[in-house]
Amino acid sequence: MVYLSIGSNLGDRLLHLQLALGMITYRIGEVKLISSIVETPSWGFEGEAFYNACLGVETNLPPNEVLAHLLAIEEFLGRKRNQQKGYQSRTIDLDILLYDDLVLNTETLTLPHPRMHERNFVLAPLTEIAPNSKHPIKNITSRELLEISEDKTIVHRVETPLLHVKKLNHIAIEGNIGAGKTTFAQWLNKALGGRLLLENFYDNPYLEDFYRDPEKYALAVEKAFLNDRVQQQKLFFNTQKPLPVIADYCLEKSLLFAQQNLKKEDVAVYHREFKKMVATLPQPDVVFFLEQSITELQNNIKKRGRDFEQNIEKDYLEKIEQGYNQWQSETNLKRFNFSLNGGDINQDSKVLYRFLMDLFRL
Ligand code: PH2
Ligand code: MG
Ligand code: MG
Repeated sequence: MVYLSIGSNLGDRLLHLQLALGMITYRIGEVKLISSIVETPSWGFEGEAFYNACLGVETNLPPNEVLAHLLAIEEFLGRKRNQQKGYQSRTIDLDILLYDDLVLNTETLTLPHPRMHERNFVLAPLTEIAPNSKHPIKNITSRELLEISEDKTIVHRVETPLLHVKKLNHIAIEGNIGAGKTTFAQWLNKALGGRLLLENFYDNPYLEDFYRDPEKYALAVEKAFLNDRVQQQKLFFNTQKPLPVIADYCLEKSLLFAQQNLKKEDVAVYHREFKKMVATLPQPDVVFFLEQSITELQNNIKKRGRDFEQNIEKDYLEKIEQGYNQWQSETNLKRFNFSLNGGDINQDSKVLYRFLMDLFRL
């Protein structure tokens, strides 16, 4: 078991702690123990009051890899480190307190945490979740460390609890053309440290022809998409890696594009073929559907400037939207709608944090 101290004294402290807990679950391991949040004045420097908590995490990773993930999460949550001496206010601070009974002293990591025994904001929450955890140098328990602590800080327990997060192994992002699926998947993958599964849309040799002459090329284009997606996923899921998969598409999109684009008599054949081809492939645990207005889609398509997409008509986007609506009412997959509400995922971390909170609350 690895015990972590998490803290925040900048911005939305509760949000930062909950987001960190979720990312720790995805990247490091199952969070078995979660203490109450405590509030204390900043210790050792002038700054806003902190929210702190302790977590007990079961992990297969060695300490240096745990540390690397903690640093990545800190950076993701906007932690700025600068050259100034001494402590500064921070959106998030993630420290390893204890790693089993390991004693370690390298340039980047000292275990146990060299100042944990001097701090009530560490000892109080640690004692709450693991009163008998032993400090491997001092050879006494957390409870005993708290009893003899010389820190006079009074620790206030915060009512709101941090919540357990259930890790999903396969998350797909869906949405109409231009909704921003790939950007979103890439960003989410950066948060969760997973494996990206991105559609190779450029490989479809019929797509350009299709946008010019839909009637003639619909079946060819849909078959090529389906073949390509199935081939890709067979290879992708053939290698067993314990990382969560973040995909910018879900195989079932083939069905809805076929439904909207093919002649009636071709649809049934296509559906049967689809069933056979995808039977052995894993399904996503959840599909996040990105909602955007048609105008926003058109803007995005213009902005990303793929030549062959520039002639996509409003009518076509509306037709695909209808297809998605119908798919949403029919699919057996667990799905979740997410609206950008005009936020820009490239500029606005609020949108991204809201998305992560929705994921972590599932
Ligand atoms: N962390 C520090 C320095 N001071 N004070 C409080 N109350 N909580 C902290 O997490 C904290 C601090 C350095 O990491
Ligand atoms: Mg610290
Ligand atoms: Mg730190």
